[in-house]
Amino acid sequence: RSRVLSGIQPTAGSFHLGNYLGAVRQWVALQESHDAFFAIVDLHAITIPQDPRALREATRLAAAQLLGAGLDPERCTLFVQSHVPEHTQLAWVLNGFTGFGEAARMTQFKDKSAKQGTEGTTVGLFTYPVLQAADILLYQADEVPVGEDQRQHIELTRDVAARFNARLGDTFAVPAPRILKEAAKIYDLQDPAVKMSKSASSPRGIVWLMDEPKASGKKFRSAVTDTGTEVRYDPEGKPGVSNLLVIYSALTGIGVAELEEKFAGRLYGALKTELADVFAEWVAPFRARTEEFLKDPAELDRVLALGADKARAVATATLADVYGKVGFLPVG
Ligand code: AQP
Repeated sequence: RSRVLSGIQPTAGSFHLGNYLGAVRQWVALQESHDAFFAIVDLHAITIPQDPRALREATRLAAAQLLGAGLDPERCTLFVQSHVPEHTQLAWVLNGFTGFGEAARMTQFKDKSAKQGTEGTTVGLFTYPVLQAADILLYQADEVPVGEDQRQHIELTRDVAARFNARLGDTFAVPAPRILKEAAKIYDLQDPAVKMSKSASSPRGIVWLMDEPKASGKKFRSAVTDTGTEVRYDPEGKPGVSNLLVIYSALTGIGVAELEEKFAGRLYGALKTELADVFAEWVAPFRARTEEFLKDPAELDRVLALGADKARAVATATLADVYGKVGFLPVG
C-alpha cells in the first residue's frame, strides 16, 4: 500500500471548516486505501506563542475531533508530533541541507513575518517548512494530502529529499502532494479573495467546527456574496457564491452543476439559508462524537500513546539510516 502522511496543528477552540474540507476529509478516506500516518503537529504550533495549558487542551481536542471526523486508530497511525523525538532530530539534519534563500522564499513565511514584523517573528516560523519536511521524510511517505496552501512546502520537501539522496545516496522517498480538486481551498466568508485561516480571518469569516451551530449559521447567512443575482459557479466573477457552492457540494456530495440547477431562478439568500441548514445537519453528529471522545481523556491519551509507538517504529529506522549517512559516530 502506498504511504501517506499529513499533519494538522492543534488549535484552541477547534478546527475550522477549511481544515476539515481541505485536509481532514481526505484523511478519513485515505485510511481505507493507504498506509496512513496522521500527526497532530504541536511542535509546529509553538512557532507562535502558545499558552501551555491551552496547548495541552488543544492537542487532546484535536485528537477527539479527528476521531470524531472518522479516523480509526486501527486503520491509521494517529500520533502527536512531540511524542516522536525523531521529528526534531531529522529537522536539524535537514536544516543543513536547506538553503537560507530557499527557505526565505516560502510565501507562508513571507506573509506571516510581514504581518508580525522581524521582532515578532520566531526563528521557528522560518524553519517551519524544514520541520514539515522532516515530518514527511521520516515516514518515507509517497504522498502528502494537503490543501492548496501547502503546495510550496511540499515542493521544498521534494527538493531537500532529492538533494540529500543525490549527495549521500538513496535515503528518502520523494513525496508528491495530493491535493483535492474540489475544496482544495476554502475562502473566508467575509473576504472570498483570501483563504479561511485561523490567523488571518475575521471572526465572521471563519467557521469553527465546535462552535454552536447557531453562530455558524449566522455566518453563512451573512456571507459576502457578489453583485448580480444568479447562483452560478464562477470563481473569477463570483468568488463569494462559488465558495458557498463548493462548501455545499463538499458537505453533501451533490455536484456543483446540480446545485446550479437546484438554485436556478432563486436568489443568493436561498443558497445561504440552505447552506446554513446543510452545515448544521452535518456538524451535529460530528460535534456529538467529538464531545463523547473528550469525556475520556485517559482513553485519548492511550490511543495517542499507541499511535506514537507505531510511528516511532518507522521513524527510528529512517533516522538511524540518516545519521549513518551523514557521518555521525554511532554510540560505542
Ligand atoms: N482555507 C483552507 N482551505 C483548504 N484547506 C485548508 N487548510 C488550512 N486552511 C485551509 C489545510 O488544513 C491542513 C492543516 O493545516 P495547519 O494545521 O497547518 O493549519 P494551517 O494551514 O496553518 O491553517 P490556517 O488556518 O491557514 O492557519 P494559519 O492561519 O496559521 O496559516 C493543511 O493541510 C492545510 O492545507
